[in-house]
Amino acid sequence: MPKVAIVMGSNSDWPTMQQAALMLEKLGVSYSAKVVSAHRTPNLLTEFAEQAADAGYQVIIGGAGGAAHLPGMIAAHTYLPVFGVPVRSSQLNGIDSLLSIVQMPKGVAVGTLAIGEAGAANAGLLAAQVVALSDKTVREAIIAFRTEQTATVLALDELSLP
Ligand code: RP5
Repeated sequence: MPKVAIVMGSNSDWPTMQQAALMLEKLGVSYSAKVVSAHRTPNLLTEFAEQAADAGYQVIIGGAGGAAHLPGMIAAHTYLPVFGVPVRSSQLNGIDSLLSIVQMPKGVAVGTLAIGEAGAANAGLLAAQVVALSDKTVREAIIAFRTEQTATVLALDELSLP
């Protein structure tokens, strides 16, 4: 059973949310990815979120754009940690998504990431960090990733800067 669920409001969110999937793959964390809309498929959202813990998921990543109620509504139905990714919207550039996700009422938590691809990648990284608390292999993969990232930056010299 996958440890992380990536849920998004529309298949149009996939180019962004794929970054979370790629990060999880890089770190060796199993995941599933599905479209569940808070507004278009509200009953499916409730059913998914209520069963997520029993299904064996440890973390849920929710990505949505515009009136982005998906991560908050999932969080309302589960004790699992939920990370929210504001997908960049065509009208308001993702500010609407960000504000919809980040302004949760006290008592129901969503960990909100940055707008767009960086936020999605970091949601994958954070989810892996949660999994790593009880998984030594993932822990080692994260440490290796961070070490490699640092070495890459340190290896830059003035000539290779754009
Ligand atoms: C949101 O509306 C989705 O998360 C998506 O970001 C946005 C637009 O969806 P589509 O009209 O492209 O399906 O619910």
